[in-house]
Amino acid sequence: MKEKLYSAFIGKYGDGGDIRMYFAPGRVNLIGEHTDYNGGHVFPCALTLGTYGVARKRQDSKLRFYSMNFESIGIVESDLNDLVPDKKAGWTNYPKGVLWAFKERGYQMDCGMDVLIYGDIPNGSGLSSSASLEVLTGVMLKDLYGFEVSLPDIALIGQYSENNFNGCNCGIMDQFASAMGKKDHAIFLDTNTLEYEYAPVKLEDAKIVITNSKVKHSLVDSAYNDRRNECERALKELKEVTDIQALGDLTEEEFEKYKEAIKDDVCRRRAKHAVYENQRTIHAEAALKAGNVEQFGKYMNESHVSLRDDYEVSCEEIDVLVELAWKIPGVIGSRITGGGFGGCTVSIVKNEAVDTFIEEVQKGYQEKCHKKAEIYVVDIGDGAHRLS
Ligand code: GAF
Repeated sequence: MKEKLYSAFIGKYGDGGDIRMYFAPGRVNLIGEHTDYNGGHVFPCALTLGTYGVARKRQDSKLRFYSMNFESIGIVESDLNDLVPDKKAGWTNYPKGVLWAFKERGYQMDCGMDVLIYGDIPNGSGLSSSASLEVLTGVMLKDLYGFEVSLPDIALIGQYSENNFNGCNCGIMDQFASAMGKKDHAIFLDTNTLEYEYAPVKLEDAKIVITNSKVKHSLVDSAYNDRRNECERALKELKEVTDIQALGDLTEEEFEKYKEAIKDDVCRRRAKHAVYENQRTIHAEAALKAGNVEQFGKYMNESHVSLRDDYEVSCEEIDVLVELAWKIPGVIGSRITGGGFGGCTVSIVKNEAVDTFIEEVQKGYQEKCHKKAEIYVVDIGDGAHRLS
């Protein structure tokens, strides 16, 4: 892979100079969905799939970007002094946004760079290809320009650029997982304080299996922002009766005590999900730590039901995939993962059931939704880094 990327870079931009290579992973969230903008906990892990970048500094202020995933687009040019979002600039708005965010924070870049990108995260699958591209750019800038910036700060800069340059109001989970991932571990992150702990994911007799529905419904961005607004409305009403800063501050019991303060039934259900999902994530991490994978799987299933019924971010195709999985002996847990309205499910499947899982889920999905699901048995990898 490294040789292939290196020669592709030279083919595009020519040889010579200090050419460096980087990697930033995508992520899968095991549990803790739509809690990261509600001051709750998340439990994602970095994948070994992700985005590779090759870069070299230039003498002038030009920026040149090329993606092997979008060869027909060719090289896209920009300039350090002209960092504004531009629809025509397509995917390059992500690295440009991170450059802009570094500048906003006072980091000075004395010259531009040539960049070549290649990603092996399936496109539009909800496994955080854009967050990985943002974090990749951050790690690249830190190393190439010698910036003093920590990995959690790179995650925050990535989120800031996504919110303010690319217009998606996401939380911190995806960028944090990509920056801070650790091989064979999930990250138990308190999104309120950004305190985190690595939890070993020891699934000796089971695997993490991701099923890609290959659908992405158009409401993803608008509905994501609607959910955020509904949670904010609920929080505002709860604040009138109890002293909290975020929905993640409440236990289930406290929520039940104060929930009538939320007038609108829809907002009440959204808040219920945020509160219960946060508590579920705390319990699920404890179960995994105690080696109780079966219990962890039950929490995953409950999470799906809550996302489907109270938060309403699932869709027909995803529900079909999850219900097919639930029926297969040896499936410990299965749920939607990521923002929703399509994308992927994550399942924990006993080793001996993996082949049956692939067969049954693909067959059932084809019959019920007339689509071919893609299934990946994945490994948990490290966070973003320079490749030697
Ligand atoms: C998307 C967002 F980018 C994350 O911040 C998170 O809110 C997730 O949806 C839902 O848990 O991936």
